[in-house]
Amino acid sequence: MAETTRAPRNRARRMAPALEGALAGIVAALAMISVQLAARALAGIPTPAELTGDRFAPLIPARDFGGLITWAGGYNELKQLGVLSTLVGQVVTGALGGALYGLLRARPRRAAAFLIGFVVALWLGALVLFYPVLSTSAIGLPPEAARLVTAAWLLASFALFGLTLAILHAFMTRWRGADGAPAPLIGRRGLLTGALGLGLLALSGGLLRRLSDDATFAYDGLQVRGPDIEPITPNERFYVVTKNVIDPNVDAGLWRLSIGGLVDRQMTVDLGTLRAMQSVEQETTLMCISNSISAGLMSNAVWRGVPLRSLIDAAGPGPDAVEVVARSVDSYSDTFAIAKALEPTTLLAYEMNGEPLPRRHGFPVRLLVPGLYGEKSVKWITSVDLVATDASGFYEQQGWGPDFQIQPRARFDGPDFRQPIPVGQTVRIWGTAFGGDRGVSAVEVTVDGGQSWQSARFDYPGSRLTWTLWSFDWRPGAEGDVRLACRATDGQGNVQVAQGRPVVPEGARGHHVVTAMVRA
Ligand SMILES: Nc1nc2c(c(=O)[nH]1)N[C@H]1C(S)=C(S)[C@@H](COP(=O)(O)O)O[C@H]1N2
Ligand SMILES: [Mo]
Repeated sequence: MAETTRAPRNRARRMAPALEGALAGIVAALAMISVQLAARALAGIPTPAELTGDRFAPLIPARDFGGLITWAGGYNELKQLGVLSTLVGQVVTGALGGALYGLLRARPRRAAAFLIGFVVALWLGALVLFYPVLSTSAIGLPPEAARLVTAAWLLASFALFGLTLAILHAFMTRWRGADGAPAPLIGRRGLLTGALGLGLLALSGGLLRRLSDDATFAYDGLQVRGPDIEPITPNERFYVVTKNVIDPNVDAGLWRLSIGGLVDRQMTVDLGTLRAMQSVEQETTLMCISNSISAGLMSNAVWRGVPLRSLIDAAGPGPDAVEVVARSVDSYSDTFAIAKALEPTTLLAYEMNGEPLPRRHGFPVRLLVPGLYGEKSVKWITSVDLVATDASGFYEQQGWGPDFQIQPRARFDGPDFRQPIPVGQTVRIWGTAFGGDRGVSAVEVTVDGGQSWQSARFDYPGSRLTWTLWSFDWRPGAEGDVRLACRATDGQGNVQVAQGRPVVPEGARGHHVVTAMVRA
């Protein structure tokens, strides 16, 4: 019997240094994760999980993006999966580093050199990998400061990992019971280390839960549509789209906006300066590119802000500028033509429906770029650079676009078509139409499969930059299921086309078709 059990026991004993090291590495990684989460909660320093998401999301091809979201079970689920896999990756990396360290323990100098090299290599790797998104700061530090803070914090937290690993490993091995007995595989100190690990797991779990209370899961993708649609969308109902797991919570005192690139003089303004400038109030509708024809990722508000042009003119635009690149504290970016940037209706907005811009809509300042899909309206904006090339932002890198002009569209909002409609009575049919920055000149409805179109009236005409709320009186003459379609014409005479088109890559097209159940 003794003969048969010795071999596996010896193998296990040979594995012991690696196992002890891995245990120390896992616990050290949990300690690092805990301080990283705490720094995110307290100082808005991005976690490696967020940096990973922001770095790689633009590389996901637009046509796979929808499939990926479906596969994960939703955008929130995809974001959570990204966070979780980065955390697991951090623990696995810690375990690997710990195991190698454990194997080197017979040569302490070599082990120490390895550990320092490991930490420095991880840090340099992280700097290279995350460079484009290092300037993220959830509290709104200016980009250069934010980049330094994130880089320094990565080094500090990685160093904490190394130090914790070394201390725990020494605790488990070097100071092991001096009674000369062969050390047990993991031992009492190993158990203590494991208990510390469980404590840190609970701590990081608690921090994760606290952070997830603040996450965007509750409201990302919020839509507004249906029978109770209103001309001006209240701030709490205004649709939301964000790439973030946790939106920035910008400190107005730290916030700065810089105008740079191809300008005569680079300019930086703070919030007080911007608010003191000549401002305009402007009603403007925003709509996401991923808004399908029937969906509600579209809302209308009254904004106050300063025309972007005022700042660009003050900075002195160079003759070679063809586009502007807008960047934000969450390392989001988008671009549009300089001509669009100079239109008087392209605003740096700081008020929404008479209130300071809400956090989720870009506090303290966002762009408003009428006529182009919502993604161009960069929230939490921190810089605008004039460039001489056709640059591309977060979503354009995924392969969206290149045409981001909103096309005319109309949608039914009411009545509730799940309810039967009485035959022979006049019912009011109503909805929303939008023509980008060209206004809506007509909305028509067909009740006969497109053979004839009848004009709807405008209950809320809106303006050139807003949606129009329309309605149409219909008296169905016979029982049965009737297909209704609506179409909009914009202020330049462009009619909404019947030919459908998917959301990717330039936004949906086609008519909104509903089935009315006409009953006696
Ligand atoms: N900084 C930043 N700006 C952003 C985004 C973002 O994720 N980060 N999302 C964009 C997208 S895709 C849309 S549709 C609009 C949505 O604005 P809203 O949430 O205020 O409706 O913001 C745009 N601006
Ligand atoms: Mo969007």
